[in-house]
Amino acid sequence: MKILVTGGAGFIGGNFVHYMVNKYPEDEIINLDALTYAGNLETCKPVEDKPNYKFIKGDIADRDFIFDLFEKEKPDVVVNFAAESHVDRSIDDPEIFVRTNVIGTTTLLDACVKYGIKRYHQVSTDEVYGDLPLDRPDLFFTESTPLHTSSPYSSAKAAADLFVQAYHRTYGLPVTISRCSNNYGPYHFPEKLIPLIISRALNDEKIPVYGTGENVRDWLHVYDHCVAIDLIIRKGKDGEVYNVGGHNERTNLEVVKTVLKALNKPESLITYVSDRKGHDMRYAIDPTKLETELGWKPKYTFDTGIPQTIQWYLDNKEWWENIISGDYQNYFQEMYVNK
Ligand code: NAD
Ligand code: TDX
Repeated sequence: MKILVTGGAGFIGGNFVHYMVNKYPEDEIINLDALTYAGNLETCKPVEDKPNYKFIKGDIADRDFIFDLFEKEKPDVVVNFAAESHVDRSIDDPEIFVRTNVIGTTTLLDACVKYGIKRYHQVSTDEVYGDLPLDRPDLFFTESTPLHTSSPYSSAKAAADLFVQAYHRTYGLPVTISRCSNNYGPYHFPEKLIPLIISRALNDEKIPVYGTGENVRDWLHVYDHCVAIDLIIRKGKDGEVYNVGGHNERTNLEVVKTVLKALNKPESLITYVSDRKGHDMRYAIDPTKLETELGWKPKYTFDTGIPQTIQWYLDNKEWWENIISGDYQNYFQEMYVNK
């Protein structure tokens, strides 16, 4: 099978590429990535010499390029991770989120219709469901929860999901969608909460906590997300949505304190900053469908996944130090210091 993975130089796509290249030596994995600020070829290093792996640089929203690529490669399966993924950046500059997340997705869908693929898989997010109130711990997102987005990021992701479903209904394209909760693990870009805490705490720098820090996220180790997507592309039913999550809800403050404790760093590093605009209160996934229909079971809990992740950041300092020493410094300055 020839599998085109988009966004495979990013966090989750990168972990997925590693997983697939190693697990299926008989399959051909093509990693297509535009190498934006979030894409990093260092992430692909562990597989770059494998015979079943190939990297191609390109933009999913570039129609001519995508159609040429499909003509030449004729993939059997497309797994679309490529996206602008950071909520704070979407609040600052929504347009690129529409281009990549919506137009990029429809461009891929059009190519899939023209060249006839066996499966198009859209990597979506629980953020398309909006948020849940803090005082209703009995509520969870299911696959039938209405889409109700808060940020430009989640709105663009929801729009993409609707197009994916429309291409199934209108053109009969064999599609699946996964909606996963917050991921963490190796190769996570340090603008996101957990790698930001680890990288800043190791340098004894302040950790910005938005608002009161009471917002809840449902954390899943990236490995378990990769296993879920592999299961869905092989065994999932056409046209279906699958929620992915492992019931690991934590407040942001709990997350910060857990990581600081594991690193033996003081809580005095915590600094409260202005809240994110439109900040979602709580995400919580009900993964029953994935568990009962496809037999998915996560390997990690938050308590086992966090030490593994911290150890990875300690063992791979060069990977994240290269990132935070570059353009990212200017971004951080703009986001938190100059505002
Ligand atoms: P990321 O920002 O780390 O990586 C995104 C990758 O896409 C980068 O390598 C980037 O270079 C590439 N890219 C961006 N624009 C592109 C374009 N126009 N053409 C080709 N490549 C392009 O993101 P991530 O955290 O790995 O997220 C991957 C996917 O998973 C996204 O679709 C995101 O919405 C979804 N998701 C993320 C999470 C999470 O917690 N991070 C949870 C659920 C779903
Ligand atoms: O410095 C920070 N301080 C802080 O308090 C940062 C970066 C974040 N936060 C808060 C905001 C959120 O409540 O921590 C929580 C997690 O923030 P992010 O890491 O930015 O993730 P989130 O906004 O929840 O979105 C993530 O999960 C869903 C991914 O970035 C999305 O791509 C995915 O769809």
